[in-house]
Amino acid sequence: MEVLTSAQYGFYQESGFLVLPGHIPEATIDRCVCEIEKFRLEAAGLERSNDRLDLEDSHSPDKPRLRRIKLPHALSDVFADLMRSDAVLAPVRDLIGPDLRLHTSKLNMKSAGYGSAVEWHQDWAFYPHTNDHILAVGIVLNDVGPDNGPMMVFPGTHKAEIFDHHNNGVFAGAIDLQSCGLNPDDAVALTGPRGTMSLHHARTVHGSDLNRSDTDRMLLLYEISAADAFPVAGAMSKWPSLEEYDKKLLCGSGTITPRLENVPVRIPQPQPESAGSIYEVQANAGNAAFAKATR
Ligand SMILES: O=C(O)CCC(=O)C(=O)O
Repeated sequence: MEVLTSAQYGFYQESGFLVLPGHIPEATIDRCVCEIEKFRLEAAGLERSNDRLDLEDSHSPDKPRLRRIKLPHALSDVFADLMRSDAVLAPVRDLIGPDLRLHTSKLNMKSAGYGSAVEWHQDWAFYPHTNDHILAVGIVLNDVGPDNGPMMVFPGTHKAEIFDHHNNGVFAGAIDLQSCGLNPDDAVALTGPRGTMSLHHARTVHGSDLNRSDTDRMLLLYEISAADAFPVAGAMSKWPSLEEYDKKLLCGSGTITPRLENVPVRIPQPQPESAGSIYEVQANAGNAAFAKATR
């Protein structure tokens, strides 16, 4: 182990998540928050979401509302450097091994007063791979308490089946808790001071409520896989070529021999008409667990 204790390793294996309070240094978080201002300005000129920025449904160019910065590591060195730092990668190496590849990155803004909810889901439903040594690193850029839309997880669900994320025969990226036999009271909120880093297994059920508070909740996510996990055909993962795939290596080496494991898979197809972000995909979900913003 590079940085985690065996108790932390055991907790992750058992529960499917781990929280490292205040793990990322203040100065790094300050740089991230500063960088975000550029994207807020860019959002102000936009009519609609594009391949860089995802906008709240209530956005207008004169009342800009940025919901997500897409692939922040590709748009800014601040987010690329943090992604490649040992602060991020050492705990991931401890959990899923030395050879790591970026799956994707995003920064969910969840702004004070109206930031969108994310319905309950397993990331694995979006991108099944040949093995499930895949996790999401979440770094909170503000203090997160129970009221500003913390991410919530269902402990142990990484060992469960892959739940049904379809609605009316189309992939909707969200589950219905009741029909999956999950009780909302069992969900654990991942709260903590700014700089807190969480790690959750790709199969762990998670979601987050709308932000009704007066405090922002910005969550930077790096989704990372073992380098020998290859996406299954039909997954929402880009696989343009081996060369491009290997450009996403974060440490260690790539391989052309995927590790094949007996993992439950349900292909996220057919896709909804608009699938540019999880928010668009989940617009097709049936019973929403969380309210929509009214402000
Ligand atoms: O922002 C959140 O609280 C949840 C994010 C998430 O699960 C996702 O974007 O896949």
